[in-house]
Amino acid sequence: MLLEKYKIEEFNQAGLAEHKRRFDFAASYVKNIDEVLQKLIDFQVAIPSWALGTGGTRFGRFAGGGEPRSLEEKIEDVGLLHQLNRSSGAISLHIPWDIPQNPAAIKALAAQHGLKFDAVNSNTFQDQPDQKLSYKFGSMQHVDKAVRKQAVDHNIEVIRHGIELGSESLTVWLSDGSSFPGQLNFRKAFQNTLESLQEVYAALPDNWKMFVEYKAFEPNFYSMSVGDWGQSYLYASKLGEKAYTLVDLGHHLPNANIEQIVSLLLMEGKLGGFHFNDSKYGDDDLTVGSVKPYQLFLIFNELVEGMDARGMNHATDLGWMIDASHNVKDPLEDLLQSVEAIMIAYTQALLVDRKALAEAQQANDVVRCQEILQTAARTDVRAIVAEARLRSGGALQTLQAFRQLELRKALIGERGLKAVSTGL
Ligand code: LRH
Ligand code: MN
Ligand code: MN
Repeated sequence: MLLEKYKIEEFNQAGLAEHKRRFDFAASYVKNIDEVLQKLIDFQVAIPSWALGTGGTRFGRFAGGGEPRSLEEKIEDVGLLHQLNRSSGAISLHIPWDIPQNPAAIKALAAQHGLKFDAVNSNTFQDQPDQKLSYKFGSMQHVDKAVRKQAVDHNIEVIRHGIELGSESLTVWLSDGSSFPGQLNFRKAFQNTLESLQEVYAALPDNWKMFVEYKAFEPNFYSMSVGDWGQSYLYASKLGEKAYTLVDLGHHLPNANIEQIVSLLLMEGKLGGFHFNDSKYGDDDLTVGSVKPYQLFLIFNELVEGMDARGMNHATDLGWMIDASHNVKDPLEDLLQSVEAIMIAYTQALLVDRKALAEAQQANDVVRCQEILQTAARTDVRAIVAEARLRSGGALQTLQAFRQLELRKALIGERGLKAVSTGL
């Protein structure tokens, strides 16, 4: 479904005067407003192909209507998001959930929607119907070399799909680990995993990156073979300069200081990218910024500081992806909310007075340090984010536009009420 441009323009027209008042007020507090706006316009967050349908839990799934039934329709959905917010210009595929049968046509369709292909994700955490050996006891860590080889071959196959689409990175998340003490030898599991990752690494094209995603628990509940940033960092360091750690915000033990992890990985040049989501308990995969928006701001604060210190390009030097699941919300509405939350936190981080903060830190003025951060975090930057969208042809308010233009209704009309997508 292609949304006619004039509909967005008409929607914007109605709110323009009000927006201008709000934007002028917000901009009057920002010295380098044009620079901030350009950074926002450039910033793109990839949408995961597995988050466009309603998710579920192991207890049930309550699907909505008009969900995408194919990769083509998923691309159309991301295209729709991108038309509204101009910040969702990429899609991240999970294979074999979304295998491009005709890559040239898929690539052309994506280009038509202004979309690129971000990291491709491999899947060795499930057994596929036609698969020879089982991953029940792990994949890259497995005691049987033949299982490890099968996992390696799958990853190389995923890289091949990525090359055809123009992706430039592979994300490897392993569910490998153990559910009970004594089940495996930690050292052997690590060494098997490393050897397998090295074989995949050897198949990476020169311009590609490999992201090693860690997770503290689930599905294994005693140990995970890539359980935290230390283990991921160890693999990434041993693999080489094309390997990086990927931080999924939901993959830590409670109260972990994620912003500090981000800062140190950046310092070491080993931070590769993000899976954004939010959580209260574990890997809840909730809407970004819905539970801990201040934490999100603090993470972006470290990202901006650290990337600037290393002279990195905010938009292109890290992989920005969402990884979420939508159990009770319309997936597209949820994704619009997530992207908005990311843009807000990023903008607030851009507003931090870095010089004043460094001075206050040097003077051990703890109160002033806190005030400087919270001044930025408490600034209402929504009109600045909206202005960036307006300047790049998006909707002033994305969620309101989605509802007012009755886009879900149109999708249901096109695909039917029973159209159910593959989702997490
Ligand atoms: C694991 C994870 C990983 C997978 C995705 C489906 O919890 O975050 O990124 O690829 O979910
Ligand atoms: Mn993830
Ligand atoms: Mn996860």
